[in-house]
Amino acid sequence: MQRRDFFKMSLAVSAVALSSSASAGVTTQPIDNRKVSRIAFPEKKPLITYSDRPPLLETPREVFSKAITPNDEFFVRWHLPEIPTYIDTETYTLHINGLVDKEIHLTLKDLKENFEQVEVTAVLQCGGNSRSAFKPQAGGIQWGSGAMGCAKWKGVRLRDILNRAGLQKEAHWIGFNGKDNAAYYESPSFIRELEISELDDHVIVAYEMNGEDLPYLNGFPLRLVIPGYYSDSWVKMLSNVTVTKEYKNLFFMDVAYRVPDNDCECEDPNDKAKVTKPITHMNVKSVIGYPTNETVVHHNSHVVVRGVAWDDGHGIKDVFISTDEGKTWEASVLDVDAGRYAYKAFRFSFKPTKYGKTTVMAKAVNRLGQEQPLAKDIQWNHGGYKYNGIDTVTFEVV
Ligand SMILES: Nc1nc2c(c(=O)[nH]1)N[C@H]1C(S)=C(S)[C@@H](COP(=O)(O)O)O[C@H]1N2
Ligand SMILES: [Mo]
Repeated sequence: MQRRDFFKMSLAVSAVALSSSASAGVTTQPIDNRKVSRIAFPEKKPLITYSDRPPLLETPREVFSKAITPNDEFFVRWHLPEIPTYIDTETYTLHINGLVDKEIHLTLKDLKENFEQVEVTAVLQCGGNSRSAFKPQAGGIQWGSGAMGCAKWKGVRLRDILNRAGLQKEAHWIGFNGKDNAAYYESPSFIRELEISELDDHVIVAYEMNGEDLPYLNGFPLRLVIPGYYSDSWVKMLSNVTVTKEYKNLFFMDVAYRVPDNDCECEDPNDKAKVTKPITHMNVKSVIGYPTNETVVHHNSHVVVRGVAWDDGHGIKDVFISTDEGKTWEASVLDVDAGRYAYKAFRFSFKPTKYGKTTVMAKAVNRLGQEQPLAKDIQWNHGGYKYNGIDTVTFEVV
């Protein structure tokens, strides 16, 4: 198929009742978005739907009982309402310009045939994942813990592409632009900038996800993959790479996806930090996929707790489980390594000793000894970014 026309798939979903559960609940855990509608978008199973234009879709918790997130259950986040629905794969071009020796224009065929193909399994997580756990409520979509996923990405090293164009001496910043647009021309399009020094060989321009073309909503036909980084910089439907000397602060991303520039990266809700910095590296975190808050088990059964843990690439050393509300912790069994940027799947078997509500908590520790804080010790920032409190689910024994 040379052209992909997503128009027929119609992204408009009408008469959707979105009941917000954002203000419900008094815990410091991310909400379980049971009351939010689940809608099946093109190439997707029904996912927790916050908005249909642009599509904002969250992956349900139970999907995180395995280390790879299937494409049709992978979350979706776009900032701008105008997403091209028609893509001609023969003429689609990635433009490299700015402070380069020669501008280059690469088709998908060029990328697939004239560069070394590389693969990396990496976690894609929105900086606002689990935002609903912040109290008081932080601004933005009240995500539960499903604004994330882990996939095997295939593509071409950004470094190889830049070398083909040749970087000039003063080159310092790289801006990435996608094909989505704002509805009003005054708004900037989705552009993200990185310093050249931030890019290593793991950064790729990907065209494949879990062995298939990227799903349309995850950035078909090309997206940036920056293992270890929060996904706001993983620009989708990538069309332009522009090399500059100065940082161009007129862009969209200059205000969002930033945290206070202090040691705790925190601030008082009534006293907003004046100096901020972009979120970059992910912190250590885990999410339980089974049981969920809806699980009911018979009192005589063994419960095998399953979930995933990750950090920015240092590697997960242990995931500890508590079944007594945090009094005691035991090490879980970790899966074999799928690579330093991938989810580390864990499992832990136990037999509940009492009837009724039972909680399970998971706490990941990485190779640097960094661990998840208790939910109550999480410090606040106005954008609700980088939440990584110990995960808790409550299930029922009957
Ligand atoms: N072109 C484009 N790329 C984008 C965005 C966007 O709005 N437009 N959003 C970013 C953010 S904030 C996130 S969390 C991820 C979401 O990726 P996904 O939709 O594949 O899950 O895409 C990133 N890349
Ligand atoms: Mo995001």
